[in-house]
Amino acid sequence: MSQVPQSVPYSTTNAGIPVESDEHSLTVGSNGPILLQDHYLIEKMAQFNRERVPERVVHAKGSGAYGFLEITNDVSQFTKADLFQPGKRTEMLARFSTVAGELGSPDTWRDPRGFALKFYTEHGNYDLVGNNTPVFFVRDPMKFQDFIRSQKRHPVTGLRNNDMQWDFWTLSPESAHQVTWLMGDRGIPRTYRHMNGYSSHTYMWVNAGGERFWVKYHIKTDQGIEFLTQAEADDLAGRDADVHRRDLYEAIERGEHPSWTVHVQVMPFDDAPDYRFNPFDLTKVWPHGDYPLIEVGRMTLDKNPPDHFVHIEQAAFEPSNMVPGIGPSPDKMLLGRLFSYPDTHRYRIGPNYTQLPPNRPRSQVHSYAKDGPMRYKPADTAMPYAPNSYGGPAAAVTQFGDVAGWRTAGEMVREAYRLHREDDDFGQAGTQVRQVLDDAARDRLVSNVTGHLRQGVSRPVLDRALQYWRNIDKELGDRIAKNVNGM
Ligand code: HDE
Repeated sequence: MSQVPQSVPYSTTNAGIPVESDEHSLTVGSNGPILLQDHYLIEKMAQFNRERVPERVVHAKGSGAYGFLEITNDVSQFTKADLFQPGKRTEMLARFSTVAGELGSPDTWRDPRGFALKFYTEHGNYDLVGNNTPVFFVRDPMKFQDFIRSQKRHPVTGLRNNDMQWDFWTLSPESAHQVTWLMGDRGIPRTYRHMNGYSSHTYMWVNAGGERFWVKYHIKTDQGIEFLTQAEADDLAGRDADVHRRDLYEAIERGEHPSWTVHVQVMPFDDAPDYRFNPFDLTKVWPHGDYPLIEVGRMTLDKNPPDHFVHIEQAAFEPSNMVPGIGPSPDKMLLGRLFSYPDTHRYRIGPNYTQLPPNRPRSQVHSYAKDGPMRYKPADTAMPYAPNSYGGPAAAVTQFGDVAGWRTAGEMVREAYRLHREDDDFGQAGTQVRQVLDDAARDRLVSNVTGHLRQGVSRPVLDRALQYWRNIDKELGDRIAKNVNGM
């Protein structure tokens, strides 16, 4: 055994046994064959072969930190959820990500950014898994897989392909609003600290009296919104692919703890059926004139995790994690997501993923789930079945109330939801171009779209793309067409 300096611990196998060498395998003679009894060498090779878990199928490249949420206002008239009660402080984890790129892809590619939050509440984990944009590309979970494939790599060339992207978008006009956000300044935030987060979906809140409300979350950066131009982002992608990960980590190490002010828009439960558009349509925002922002609290990120893989790569967010006082809405996309996330976690990191450090609830767990790969925490249920007469846990229906919350009825159909006056696809995108963006932002939008369309988008997709922008805003579309066609 080599001499271990006093100051460092001796290295061991995974079973804690002191190893004989960190650098030399055991051989017969100095050149001779390696011996199978060098268990440590074999362990090193075998462990290395198993270091990766599959990357997330979307949102693979991400960065995150721990922090806390403090409630600064009284919204108890809308929800009984313990984390939103006045004065409450709840520990949390946040993970920010790009969507289409792989684990090693540049942080500054144009893309929406994931904004995933996990709150360790008294009644289990509450996960709010949103984006930095308040809307989404499609409104039916049936289309999500196709949408993502059109944004990822071409099956033949293995390259990202703008033609596929515009082909899908122009054949799916409900994407217009989100594409307008994506191609504008919000498509490349300056850092993760300089972007907002949105639930995008509508959720249900239930107060202590059982009264129900519809809510959308807006989590506004206290650092201010800042963005990168396409040229800055392209340059950074080459110079420092991890610039946003580095920024978040270093800011927290410096003690500059980023924070966000959490707001909600609240819609009275009975407003939904007759609202001017389907309020559960994820491609739409609720105008603030109709439902103003109400402050809830502030979230602050103050702690870098001690190990990126353990705490961020293995973090498992799931919109199905809703605590008493919070429920789903009839948004088809949200309902699809309630299935998809726990499913992907079981595949990606194993069926006992809730026992891993970032996913472990900080409240009591009395689940009847048992056994399975890598399980180490014994079930705390007296007997492995319910009901049991040995003091095993029992469902607390009366304590927590009915969280399912809404009723529905009707024929089984497969169709687009178009019952409201303003259920069209292009209206809000056009409003954004005309009323939200200023001249400079509109110029950048034209330039970003033009640049994108010039890179490998062929006819007839190109012609459809030009019409798509004219449908959003005639003048804007004409400007893009002029740039692209050169006349
Ligand atoms: Fe996701 N999404 N998504 N998504 N999503 C995943 O879950 C999915 C959608 C979002 O930091 C996956 O753990 C479906 C909307 C974020 O770990 C997967 C549908 C919004 C993250 C999945 C959507 C999101 C994900 C991949 C349509 C914003 C990263 C790995 C019905 C409101 C979370 C994973 C993190 C991740 C499925 C649509 C946000 C495959 C089926 C809309 C921030 O399960």
